[in-house]
Amino acid sequence: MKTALITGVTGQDGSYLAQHLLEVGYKVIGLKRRTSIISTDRIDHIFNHENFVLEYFELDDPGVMYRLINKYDPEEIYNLAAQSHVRVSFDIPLSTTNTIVTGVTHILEAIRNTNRNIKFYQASSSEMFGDSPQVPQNELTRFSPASPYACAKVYAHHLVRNYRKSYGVFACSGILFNHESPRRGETFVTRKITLAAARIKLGIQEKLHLGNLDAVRDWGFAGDYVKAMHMMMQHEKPDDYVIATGVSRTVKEWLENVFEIARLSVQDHVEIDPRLFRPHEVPVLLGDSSKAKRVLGWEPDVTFSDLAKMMYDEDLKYVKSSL
Ligand code: NDP
Ligand code: GDR
Repeated sequence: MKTALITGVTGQDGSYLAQHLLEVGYKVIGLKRRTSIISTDRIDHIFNHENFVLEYFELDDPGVMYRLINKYDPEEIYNLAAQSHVRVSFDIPLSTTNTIVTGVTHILEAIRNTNRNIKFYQASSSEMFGDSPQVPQNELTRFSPASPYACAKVYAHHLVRNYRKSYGVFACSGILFNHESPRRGETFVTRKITLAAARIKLGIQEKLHLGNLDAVRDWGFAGDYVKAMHMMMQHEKPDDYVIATGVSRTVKEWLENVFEIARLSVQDHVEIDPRLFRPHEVPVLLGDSSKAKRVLGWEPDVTFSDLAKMMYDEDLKYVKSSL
């Protein structure tokens, strides 16, 4: 049985990845930071699985990774932990950078100094393309990061490539475009909209405030994307891959789609709040994941409309259950 360590297991992707790896027969060591209230909602359903173990860690505590590698002797480490909100990274640039840059450096150093056969996955992001004029973006597109978050992700991405080339570490980066799910954080725009639509439908919210509706994103389903992470780690050679659907939509289209499913009027309930605009916006992200399809055989299953419906339906159940 293979053993995998996942940083950020309490996050959206961590929970789907842990679930997927357990399903394909792994022992999963999920790493979470200590929080003052319980924050394990997304992994409650796997908590008692016989092959799942939860351990505490901190991204800026280098000894922890050595201890965990010695204790579990993992074949694979997936580094998903980060302050992942782009807008928030403008408010807390240094701590965002620290979570991303320190985390990846400590883990790669621990691998280099303990067991170079451990495979490593880094959660890179389409945000690294930022305001690049090239559309669609692929593995060869020049990075042009447009936020502290994206700048830090570019550093981490290059460090992974360096450890691969300098020390022969099996280190991959998945350049993942936006991916969503019913487990998405409530302040990301897709979930903010589906949750608000459910609350408005049930009469407990009147207005939804949003920022830039013209931004274009390539949205997929997190459950599909974690499979790509695992596939990269099973390939004979470590490499970087763009993971995307190849279909782009505006925030406005997502909003209209969800409100149509909910049979609600955008005009009656949605207001634009200039405070929700970003200091520097990423205008268009559209991914070309033909390399992942050709080399790994990866393709997404869930479409834009299926995703909107899945998230709205789940939020309707969730809000009803909390009334
Ligand atoms: P989430 O925000 O849902 O989860 C982030 C995870 O990181 C949580 O477990 C969180 O813990 C943990 N974390 C945050 N800060 C720290 C810290 N200082 N120390 C330890 N743990 C910390 O993100 P996603 O699951 O959506 O994303 C996973 C990764 O993929 C992130 O690195 C993100 O930047 C990247 N990514 C995401 C994309 C997406 O569309 N979802 C696209 C491309 C990249 P806690 O639960 O305690 O907050
Ligand atoms: P993003 O996701 O910044 O792409 O980062 P988010 O959902 O926050 O924003 C997407 C777009 O929607 C616009 N927008 C709003 N965004 C939020 N959060 N709230 C609003 O009210 C709102 N109104 C309009 C934004 O301006 C933006 O253009 C996500 C994160 O998961 C990152 O960690 C990941 O790296 C990238 O996706 C790929």
